[in-house]
Parts: sequence; C-alpha cells; structure tokens
Amino acid sequence: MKLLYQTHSPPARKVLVLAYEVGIAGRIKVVHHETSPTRRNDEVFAENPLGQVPVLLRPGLPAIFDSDVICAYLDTLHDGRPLIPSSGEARWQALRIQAIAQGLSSAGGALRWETVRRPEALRYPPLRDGYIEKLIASYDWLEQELDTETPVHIGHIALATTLSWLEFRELPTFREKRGRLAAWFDAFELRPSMRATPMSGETHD
Ligand SMILES: N[C@@H](CCC(=O)N[C@@H](CS)C(=O)NCC(=O)O)C(=O)O
Repeated sequence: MKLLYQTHSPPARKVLVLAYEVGIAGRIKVVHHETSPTRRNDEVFAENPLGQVPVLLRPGLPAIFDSDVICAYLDTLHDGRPLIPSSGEARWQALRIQAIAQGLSSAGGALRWETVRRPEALRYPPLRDGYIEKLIASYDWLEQELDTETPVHIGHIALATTLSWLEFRELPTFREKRGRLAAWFDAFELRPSMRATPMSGETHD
C-alpha cells in the first residue's frame, strides 16, 4: 500500500501513527506530497477530488480517504485490540475525542490562513479571533473530558498528532492551566509510534 502523506499534516500523521501502533507500518510506503488549496497537486487530485492528503492507495482496489476512513480500514488489517472500539461507550468516547482533534486541526489550519498564510491585506481579524476561541474552548473541554487512563484509542492518536502540530506551528498553547492534558500529551509523545513519525522539512501547510 502507498500513503500519500505530508510531513506536517496532523491527519496524515494520525494514519501513520495508527499503523505503527497496530504493527502494520512496514506494509505502507509513505510518499510525501505538498498540497494546498493555492498549490494544486495533480497527483493527489488524481486520487482524491478534494486534493487533500492523506490518501491510501491499495493495489487493485479503490483509493481511500480521509484519515478517519483510512484509520477505520487499517484497523481491520490486524488481529490485535481494535483502536476504534466496536461498541459501547468506549466507542463514542474514542470517536468524540477524534472529532475534537479533527476540529482542532481544521481550526488551527484556518487560523494560520488568517495570521500568516493569506496576504496581510486580505486577513480578517474577527475570523482569526473566532478560530482562537474554538481552540481555547476545546483545550478547556479536553482538560475535563479526556480519558487519560484508558487503553490507547483512535481519539488519543488523533489528539496527540494534532497537539504536536499546534505546538510546532506556535499556535495558541494548550499547556497553560491545563496540566492534565499537557502531562498526558508529553507522555504520549514518547511512544515509539510518535517518535517514528517526526515532522520534518519545510512545507507550506
Ligand atoms: N478531513 C481530512 C482533512 C485532510 C486535510 O485537511 N489535509 C490537508 C493537510 S493537513 C491538505 O491536504 N490540505 C490541502 C488542501 O486542502 O488543498 C482528513 O482527515 O483526512
């Protein structure tokens, strides 16, 4: 299988971290691609009409996107404990943490457009402030709601890869007054799956 990937993309890294966690990373060839709404990447568009990574290419089978769907697929390819719990409250907890992580990643990306990516004259400060509000409210929610003592699940992976990117991009910090969240993240970052998938090189994401 091939994974169309971007080194700094939280959803792409989420897929790869899951693959390491379940022991199938060796079956995936990672192919780096630059993608952006303002820099069309024809190879990515050829597989995903949204022009976004991650995309999973499977020999003889249709391409799969987005990261939630790829993770659900990869979770069927191993015999270990599923990282997306199949039923009960454990499932909804994992999926709602994943949903917050995906939202944080989107809000963080949108905030970067309003602060560094869009030409200065086209930025709209009220929109910037609205995205900051979403980040702060989500950090506060996570400080209360994150299940730090349960076995690792997809929500944890999505969240750790997103927090890592938010910090790397120097977006508003989640650390202040959120000791439980910060301690959980610092421990998660030491996992071999996170260490095997560092953000590297320059991208425009
Ligand atoms: N919901 C998608 C989001 C994917 C996404 O936003 N990918 C970004 C990189 S982080 C991308 O490819 N952006 C390029 C673009 O939107 O044109 C997923 O979870 O896979």
